[in-house]
Amino acid sequence: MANLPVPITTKEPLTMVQPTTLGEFIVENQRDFPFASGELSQLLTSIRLAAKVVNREINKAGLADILGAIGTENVQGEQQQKLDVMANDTFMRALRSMGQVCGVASEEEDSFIGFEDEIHADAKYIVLMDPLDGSSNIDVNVSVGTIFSIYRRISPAGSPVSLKDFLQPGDAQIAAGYVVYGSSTMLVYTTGNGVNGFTLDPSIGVFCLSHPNMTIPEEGKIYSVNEGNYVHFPTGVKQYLKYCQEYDEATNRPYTSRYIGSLVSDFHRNLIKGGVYLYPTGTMAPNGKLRLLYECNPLAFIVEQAGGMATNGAQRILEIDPTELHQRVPIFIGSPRMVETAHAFLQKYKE
Ligand code: AHM
Ligand code: MG
Repeated sequence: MANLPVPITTKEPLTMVQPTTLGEFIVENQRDFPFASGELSQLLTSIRLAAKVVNREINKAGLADILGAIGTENVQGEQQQKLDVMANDTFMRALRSMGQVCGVASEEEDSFIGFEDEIHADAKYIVLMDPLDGSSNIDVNVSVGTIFSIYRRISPAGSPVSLKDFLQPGDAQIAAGYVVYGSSTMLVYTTGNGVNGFTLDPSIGVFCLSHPNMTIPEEGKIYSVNEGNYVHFPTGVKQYLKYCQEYDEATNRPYTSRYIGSLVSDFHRNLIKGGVYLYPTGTMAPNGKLRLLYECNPLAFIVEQAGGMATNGAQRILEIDPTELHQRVPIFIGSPRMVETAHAFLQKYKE
């Protein structure tokens, strides 16, 4: 007689482990926030909902006619993808739908947008965002992301928001985060008390705490850079890249090169595994490519909260005084020892 599988029996009652949901976590941690009044929690809730909508649209992008370029350019002369516009509209609508935000600046908009009706007149917060980072990758099914950054307004409540509300240094951020729409969808954020990551459980449509208290390894083995631009890089960067590729058993080199070309995904991997991401200046991009307000500041806040470093090669990203909305800056971000070593090369080969 064939061996039948033995049924598993247990005398212990089966208990279900209930994960902490993002909604619960936001409310539980509200008291850590110095100006706790529930408004930031509401604002994070709007972002969480918009992220789920964008996630749904991205997942069906190949089926619906929403891939490809829309035929317009954004203010920086970049082709807008249909999904860029969808993500921008979705987050804009979510942020406008409640009364905590008085203005938003987006990588996809020429200028900031003030919400100037009665509901928003007394709102405290402004939001800056890159609604769909890495969107040129979307047609080939590569992970993309959303990056957001939250500040308190400087202008008095009741008055229209002004440019100076949006040109605050990154050190003034109240909260920042990103969503990575990848093999699973994750939302990672900080309010200045460490970094926590939540994975979307698609079966119930809820973000659940999966990565509590995220910290970046002091040192890693990964370097992420667009090496196609090598010839344009400053000598210090070229020398640092040679160092990454050299053999040295004691320092675990050569490192591994990993570059997705989707900042959120490259950053997220390095945050978990340890590594450094660089987008330096170059003859083609004299100020680098990445945007200070929409990309660099929020990720710099997160990486510092996780124990990492983010600089423009000379100064902490978070200390830079912004001068314009779509300002670009070079960036070196990731494991602190790796960023320090990159700095040493920049110093040594100063041009
Ligand atoms: P985007 O915000 O228009 O998508 O551009 C930013 C993207 C980042 O996600 C990525 O790290 C970088 O551009 C890649 O640039 P490059 O193709 O020059 O390496
Ligand atoms: Mg971007």
